[in-house]
Amino acid sequence: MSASAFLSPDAIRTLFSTAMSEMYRLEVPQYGTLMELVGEVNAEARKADPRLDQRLVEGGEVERLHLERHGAIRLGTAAELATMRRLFAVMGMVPVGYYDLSVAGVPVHSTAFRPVAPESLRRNPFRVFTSLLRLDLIADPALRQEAADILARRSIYTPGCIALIETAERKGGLMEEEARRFVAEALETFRWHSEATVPSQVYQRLRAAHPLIADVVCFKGPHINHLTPRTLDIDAVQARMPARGIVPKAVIEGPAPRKVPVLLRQTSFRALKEPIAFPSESGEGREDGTHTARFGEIEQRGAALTPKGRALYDALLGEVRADVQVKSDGDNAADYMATLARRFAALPDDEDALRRDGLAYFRYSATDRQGVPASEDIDTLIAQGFLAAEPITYEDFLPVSAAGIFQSNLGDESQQNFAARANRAAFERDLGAPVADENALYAAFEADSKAAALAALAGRAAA
Ligand code: OOG
Ligand code: NI
Repeated sequence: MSASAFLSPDAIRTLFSTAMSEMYRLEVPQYGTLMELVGEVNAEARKADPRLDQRLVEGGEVERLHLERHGAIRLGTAAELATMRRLFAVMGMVPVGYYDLSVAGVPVHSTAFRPVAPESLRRNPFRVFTSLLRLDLIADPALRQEAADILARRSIYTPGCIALIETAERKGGLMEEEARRFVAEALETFRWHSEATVPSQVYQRLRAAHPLIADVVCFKGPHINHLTPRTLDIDAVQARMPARGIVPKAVIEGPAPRKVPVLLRQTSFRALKEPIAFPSESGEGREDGTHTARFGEIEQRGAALTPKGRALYDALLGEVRADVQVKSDGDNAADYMATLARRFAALPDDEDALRRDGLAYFRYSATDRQGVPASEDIDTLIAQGFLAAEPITYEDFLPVSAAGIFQSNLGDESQQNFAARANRAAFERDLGAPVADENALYAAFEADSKAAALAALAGRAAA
């Protein structure tokens, strides 16, 4: 059998992300409303800004825009995480980055499974923010043991899913029919279950320790808790949400609004309270209750920042948060946004400055300008119109923003103080592999594009 009979991992990823989106639309009607609103705002943004539109077309981003979304799941055990890595590998998604959320009182650490090759990202950049519960951060040893015992009893993957992961690993890929079955089987892991696996008394005990622990431990599987479309104008979507009956969180996470977007801006709306059936403690009959886990989110992506640019971003955001802390009722949201704008004036809002100062990553390409350049100097080639430079889109996440999203969706009870205890080594051990370094990926993308552009110009000079 030839390898070309396999469906490409990129195509499997698109089948999967489309199936997830359809499932979530049926499960959470507000997600469908949000998708409509984002589609509308994106069409308007493209019309209003012809240069943005042209760039999206030339950069091949138009094709991916309607497909583009991320999801998030929370896992309970090392074995679940290790298998999740194998499941995502079938779709060309690998773990990138390590996020420690213990700093913000959220007892998890995380990675993002995503495609890494520029071509694969262009086809479909679907990513899943994947968190692993840290039982080691539960103070009460009896409760910790109880949670571990409950988790040890569940298996979150269907036998069919495991078999197809093994087939893909053994043969190096899946045929189309196998891929379709794989997607259907994998979907089962991410589905919502309106029945808890434990009595409500156990749920309440775990919830009292941290709402997230109850969310991870008390259900059959790691339900997808949100799917986030990418918008070209997050301020417009935020402003129009209430008219559609959606109440967004008080402030947009991430950098201030800018001409040149950088990194990631995100906003979400509060999780729904959903009916849950709990088995009774006696084992007979059931008890009705509720659980709050799922929410909606949108995001706007901008340029990936270099470590130098990122250090500046982190410092500015730190200053903003030292100046103003958004209150839970969002009363001082305007204050926060004004401070954000003021502090972020220190990050140049100009592509050329971001590039020359080494603050953001860029993709270089040879233009169709005729003639032979007299210099090999990048800035000169750009000034003379031989070379073009476009910001590289940020494909990852931001820990402070992620913590804000977690918290706004868990309610105020979640504001406990866990000490910051990053443990990347333990995470990678549980994952069964190291996580990729996002900066190395952006730097390689930039360097490769620069080399190819210079080679194209040199080839022209020699012709
Ligand atoms: C994940 C929250 C983080 C993001 O976009 O930063 C996230 C979760 O609530 O499980 O999705
Ligand atoms: Ni998210």
